[in-house]
Formats: sequence, structure tokens, C-alpha cells
Amino acid sequence: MLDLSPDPRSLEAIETASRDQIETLQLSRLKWSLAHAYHNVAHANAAFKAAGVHPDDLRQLSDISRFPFTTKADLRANYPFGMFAVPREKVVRLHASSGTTGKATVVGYTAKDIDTWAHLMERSMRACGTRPGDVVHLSFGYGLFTGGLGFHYGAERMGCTVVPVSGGVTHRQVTLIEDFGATTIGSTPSYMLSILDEYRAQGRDPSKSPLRVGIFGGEPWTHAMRAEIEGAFDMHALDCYGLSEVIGPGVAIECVETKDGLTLWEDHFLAEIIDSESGAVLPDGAYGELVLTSLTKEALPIVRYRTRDLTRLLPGTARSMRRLERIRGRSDDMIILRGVNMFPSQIEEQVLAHPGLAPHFQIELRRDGRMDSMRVVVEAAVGVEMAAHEGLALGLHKRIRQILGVNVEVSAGVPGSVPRSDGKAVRIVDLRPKR
Ligand code: DLL
Repeated sequence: MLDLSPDPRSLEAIETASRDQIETLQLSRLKWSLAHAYHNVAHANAAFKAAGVHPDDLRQLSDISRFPFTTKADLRANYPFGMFAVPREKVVRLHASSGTTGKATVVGYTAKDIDTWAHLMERSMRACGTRPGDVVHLSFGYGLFTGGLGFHYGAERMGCTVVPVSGGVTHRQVTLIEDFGATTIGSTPSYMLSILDEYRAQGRDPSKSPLRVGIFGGEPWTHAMRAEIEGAFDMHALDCYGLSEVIGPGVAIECVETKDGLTLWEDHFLAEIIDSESGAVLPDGAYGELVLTSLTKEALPIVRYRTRDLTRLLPGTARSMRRLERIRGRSDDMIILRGVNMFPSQIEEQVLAHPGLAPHFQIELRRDGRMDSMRVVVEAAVGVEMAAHEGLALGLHKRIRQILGVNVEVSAGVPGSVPRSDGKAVRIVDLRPKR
């Protein structure tokens, strides 16, 4: 793999500023953001008053813990534009996430917000090793999802040649990567595996592809999957985190020179880790739920947004800003099976570590009588004989029992039998009757 470490002179001053400088900037921006929400968003105004706090009560960053949380339910209750802090006419773009249940959550951007977002995406892509002049192939979905357009604006701003393919029609993705000479690709990690399968199906050697950098996010993935993608394509695979309620992609990014978790762009977002149950703020290094406050957003200032994403805060390495450890999963995706808590990402690690299996899987949850049961549906790698499938399933069953301590059923099908998605993978299929 090429050394793509950035020239230190190409970094923005704030990327290497001292902690003091960063926190001073955060405090002044946070004061503005809280006042902006309080004076312009009826929901924030009422919530602050109910909690007995006023923006002027914030004297130091830690005072944020006195302010109320914002949840997805608050965004839904104020559907569609009730959380906006500017007149609708000032909103130049809307995005929305459908979620699995209920109303969509709608997010809006002023022209300045779009500019901030493009700037953060440019900074993020540079941290991953993308450079001006690169051909950037974007397989993230375009449309209401923030992935496609978020990357698109950042790459154009950097001066790249953008190929806005969006997801789907996988054989054409391969053709365009090869014909246009794509050097960077952006997609969900699971869709990149579909692209990899397609390379092999076409008899092409992925390690000879022009790709040098892959930027993946939108869903949890593991180090094992990174190793799989990097090994096959001979390219750097970096993790990108974000969520529409906070801005979209561009909240935190992995730096190519360290690949040790995601540098959080703390000049625009304030992060806290809380105990999901009690809501108490936890110290750096402790695992918990990530809570984010926007510091500069005009259209949708968001105060203490409960992301449901589980991770921890770590000190800066490649940049002076703090890092997030790779997201383990969402609290809503945690499976509790006979008292054992686990995330789909832990199953992913075991599937990828098992020779003979393809890196695609789904988890089915059922209820047999009063007990929940779980079946991991995987598929054999191309070229594995049918007769070997049962042995593969048994091997994975044993491995999961040994490492995670639970007995789960495993079934191994033929290549292609696990449903694919061209965006975020569906990892859990919940077949339990609704209570
Ligand atoms: O997924 C934004 C995005 C697009 C990020 C492209 C990265 C790349 P939403 O659709 O609002 O926005 O979903 C946000 O996806 O709360 C996490 O649960 C999950 N997620 C996003 N990135 C990662 C990641 C976009 N790198 C939700 N690792 C978040 C783990 C991720 N989970």
C-alpha cells in the first residue's frame, strides 16, 4: 500500500492546535449554539426552561451536562420543520432518514451549513489520503440519505473528479472503477464486499484495481472486515462516522497514517459519553453512549443528541482532537440472548475469521415458546463444495460458543444466498412476535 500520510503543511491550524485552543474555541461556539437554539427553536426553549437552565448558565464546557438531551423522538414530534432555528426559506437543502419505524426525521441546512459540511468532508477525505486530482467513485446512496451528497460536495471542493454512481448495478460499478481509473471509493463497507464479489465474478484481480483509498461508513464494521478489504484491493480502508441529525458523514474520520479510531472534528461538535441508563456523563476512556452537540450549525442546532451509538473517547494521536473508538454497535441493536449481550459486529468478527465462509451474514431472532433463539445465516465462499457446508456451519457454531459463550444455530448456504443491500446491510431479521 502506498504511504499516503499527509504533508503536515497541508493540515489546517486547528487540526494541530493545543487542547486549550480547541476548548476555548468550543466554549465560545457552544455559547452561541445554545443561545441560537434557545431563542429560535420552541422545543429547545421549552426543554431548557423545564430543566431550569438558561444558555447564560454555561460558563465552562462541563456545564453542558446541565442541559437537556435531544432524542430522535423529539425530532419526530416536531416533524417536519419544527426543530429548525431559521425560517424555512433560509434552508437550502433537506435530508431525511426513514428509520425502521414511525415518521422520518427531517434535517435542514442553510447555505453556510452546506459550506461547513463540505469543508469537513474535504478535511475528512484528505485525512484518509484522498488528494486533489483523484477520481472519486461514490457508491453511497444519493437522495435523502446524507452519504452520497455529503461526500460529493467534499470531493468537489477538494478538486477531485467525482463519479456520482450511487449504490446498485454492481457490475457497472466495477466497469466504471476500472474505466475511469477511480483512486478513491466511498461506500458502506458491506456494499464494498459486494463490489469485491463482482470483481471476482468477472474474473478481475481486485489487487490490480486503480483504487488506493476506500472510505467506509454508515454502519458498523470490524477490523476483520478492514483486513479483508485491504488485502483484496491492496488499498487503505478507513472508517467514517456521522449521522444525519448531527450533519451527516464528516463528524469523525480515521486518519490514514494511524488507522486507530476516528478523529472527531471537535471544532464543530462537542462529544460526551454517557451511561445509557442513568444519563450520567462518563470520563474519557469509559464505554457508553455517544452524545453530540453541534457548535456551528445554523438551520438545525442540536443539543446533546443521544446517538445510541456505543463507543468511548480516546486522546488524540494523528491530530490533537480526541478520537472515538470504532463504534461497537447501537444500543438498539444489542442482542440479549439468555443473558449474554452481544452485537452483530461480534458475530461479524467470527464469520470473517472462519476459513471457507464468505463475509456475508444475517442474524435471525425467533421465539420458541418463552425462549428467544438466534440463527446465524451465512454462506460458503465461492468454490466450496456443498458437502462441506454442514461442517462449516458446525465450525462457526463451535467458535461462537467458545468465544461469545452462547449456543446459536448456524446455517451455511450457497454463495449469494444471504440477501445483499446496496446501502446499509440488514444484519438483524427479527422474527419474534411483537409483544
Ligand atoms: O449513516 C451518515 C453517514 C453516511 C456516515 C456515510 C458515514 C458514511 P444516518 O443514516 O443518519 O447517517 O445513520 C447514522 O449510522 O448513528 C450509526 O448508528 C451508524 N453509523 C454511521 N457511520 C458509522 C460507522 C449516516 N462508521 C447511524 N460505524 C449512526 C458504525 C455507523 N456505525
